[in-house]
Amino acid sequence: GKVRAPTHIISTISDDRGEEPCYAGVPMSSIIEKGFGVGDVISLLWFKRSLPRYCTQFIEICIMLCADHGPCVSGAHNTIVTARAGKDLVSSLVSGLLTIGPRFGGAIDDAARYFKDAHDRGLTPYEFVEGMKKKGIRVAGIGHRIKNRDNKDKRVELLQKFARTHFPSVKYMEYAVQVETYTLTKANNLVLNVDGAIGSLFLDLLAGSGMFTKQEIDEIVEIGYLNGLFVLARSIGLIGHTFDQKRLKQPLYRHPWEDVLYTK
Ligand code: Q5B
Repeated sequence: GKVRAPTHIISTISDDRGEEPCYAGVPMSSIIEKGFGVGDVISLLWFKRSLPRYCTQFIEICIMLCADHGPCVSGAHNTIVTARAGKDLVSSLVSGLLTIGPRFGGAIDDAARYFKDAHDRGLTPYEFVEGMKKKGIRVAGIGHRIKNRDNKDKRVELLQKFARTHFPSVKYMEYAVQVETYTLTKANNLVLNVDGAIGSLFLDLLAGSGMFTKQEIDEIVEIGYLNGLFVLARSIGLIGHTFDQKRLKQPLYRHPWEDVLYTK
């Protein structure tokens, strides 16, 4: 009989061999006919299943709310400097993306990991936060450079409002809010930030939608899917910043001497 040559790649999310490409088995034409949005496409390509409308809407809200946060944040700054050095779109984009990490935008996965572990183990916010402090680990999803108790992050409020209206349960988000209540007793800017809101609410989406097994949830959290939401979203803004600098014909950036402390 026929002998199949061994393959070098295994792929399970999309297939372009037929008449039309399929995402997780769903043909392109069906995606368009059913009026699917980018949240549905992310569901198919990242989670390999169609999720209920409130879940795909939540994903889309995350993308919209994280698309940009002005020119002063790490990512936009790098992108602007790179574009002004005359580099191309992709170089400008990736130089901004490379700043996404544990301090800036890339704390969503760790926020989900730590909030899940602490909540599921029944730790009080005090036990959780003080335990992290003893280990010398900052609480991911808590703290912001310009947001504080009196100037809360509107994005967090919008995400919470949507979830409280549409999610069957928001137990992880409520836990994160209790953690915030405790961290705010320590410093004014230790608010629940956008990474922490998305991390905790995505746990609620995974646990409450009935679309994922416990094992699948653990795998998603362990692999770290959720920073992908910020990376994808912020790419929209970083591309915008690149075009903006090019359109404005901005010259090579050089940081002013006055703003550097030269010391031995
Ligand atoms: N302390 C975000 O810090 C920031 C603590 C903490 C315990 C904490 C910090 C942090 C965790 C990572 C995180 C996502 C670096 C942030 C984002 C997207 C963005 C950005 C934008 C956008 C800010 C002063 C004192 C120190 C620290 C203590 C601070 N955070 N303790 N747990 N989480 N958070 N990142 O203000 O005793 O003096 O040594 O790492 O969730 O990135 O808009 O800008 O859309 O683009 O610079 O919103 O919170 O304060 O580092 O000087 O710390 O507070 O240990 O204590 P700051 P620092 P001590 S959202």
